[in-house]
Amino acid sequence: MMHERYYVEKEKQEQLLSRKNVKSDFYNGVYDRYEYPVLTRDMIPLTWRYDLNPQTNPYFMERLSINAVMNSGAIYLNGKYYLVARIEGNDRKSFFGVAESDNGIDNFRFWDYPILLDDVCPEETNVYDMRLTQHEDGWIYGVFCSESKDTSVNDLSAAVAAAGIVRTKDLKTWERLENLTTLRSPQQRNVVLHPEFVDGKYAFYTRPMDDFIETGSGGGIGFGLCDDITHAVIDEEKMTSIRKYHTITEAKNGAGATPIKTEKGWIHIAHGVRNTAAGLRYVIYAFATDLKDPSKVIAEPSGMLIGPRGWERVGDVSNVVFTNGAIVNENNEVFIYYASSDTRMHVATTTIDRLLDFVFHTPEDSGRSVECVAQRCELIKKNLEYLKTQA
Ligand code: M1P
Repeated sequence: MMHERYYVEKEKQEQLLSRKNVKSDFYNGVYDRYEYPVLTRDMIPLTWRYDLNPQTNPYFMERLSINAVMNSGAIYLNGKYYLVARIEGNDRKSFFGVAESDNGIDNFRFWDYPILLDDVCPEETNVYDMRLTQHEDGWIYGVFCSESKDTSVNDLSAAVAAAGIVRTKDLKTWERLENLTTLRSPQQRNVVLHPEFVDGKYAFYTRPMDDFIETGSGGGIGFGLCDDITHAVIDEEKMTSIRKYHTITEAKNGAGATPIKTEKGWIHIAHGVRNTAAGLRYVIYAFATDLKDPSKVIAEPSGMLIGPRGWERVGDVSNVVFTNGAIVNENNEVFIYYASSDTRMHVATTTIDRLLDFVFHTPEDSGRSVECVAQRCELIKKNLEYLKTQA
């Protein structure tokens, strides 16, 4: 007979999964936030964690616990919202699982099994942060971080990050391709495939790095072309959104969601990192690039789009929000999926029109406090004059 605790846990989980999400009272005119996360570790199926057979698990113990559910790729297919979540076991290893929802804001349910990738890289220790791209060649690509131990140095923690590539038509069967090679950058993380061919080639947003944690000489988000996706090799990486002193990208940045095509340009939703006395702080920012040359930045609003707030600030890696997936539906509604503090997943919703307004009409970073105040005084002056006309 099933352990009685199974029914208690099952009921608790069902209540959590079927809970309706509600907009929070946060307001900035750009996007809405929600009260509840869309994915947490408590939403992972019980069958992934417990041995349900009382003969082999008399205490109904978790046998393979889950620590966190975070950085998820996102895609909209046949009217459904899919997240390919990064799920981290208690053993620190991450893997991917598909969760599906009818409305994109709640009721995400994981499929029966996580994704079991082809074991093509014996040295690969960890995989995480998949970006999903519906490419014009007809495939859905997943590009993720493939992490291996760096055996070239005498340091137990040294690691190497590369971009792994898989492709699928249905999120069920995944074909693993060769990892991306970047001839001029020793390491790569936060790599995103552009959805269209550029000059007849596959185009990747890259993040050149000298080291596993520090980007070193890597100046920001790169952009490179390759002929063959099954043997992807990039020589030159041009810079797109670059790191700048005393901005939210000073320490590092990285591409996030697959760029969104609009009539005015490609909208990018990325992450920027700065250093603080309490460690690194990760926020989400947005910029636009040229429709014909997606490496050319044409609008760069100052500051962040989303920062960690309230309890989002606390988790395994605190003071972090991170995105690697966004969805646009047929009504031009935008769902930005983001993780907080490497622990759980949230959604922020907006529209293409609002995002365009934000990206093209938020002033650029003026670079210095005195100029920021002048910028703000100009806004205040205009407002005070406008208020007089309304009196
Ligand atoms: O811990 C915060 C994030 O750190 C990394 O991002 P980056 O490569 O920009 O430093 C990633 O490992 C990401 O998974 C993680 O959320």
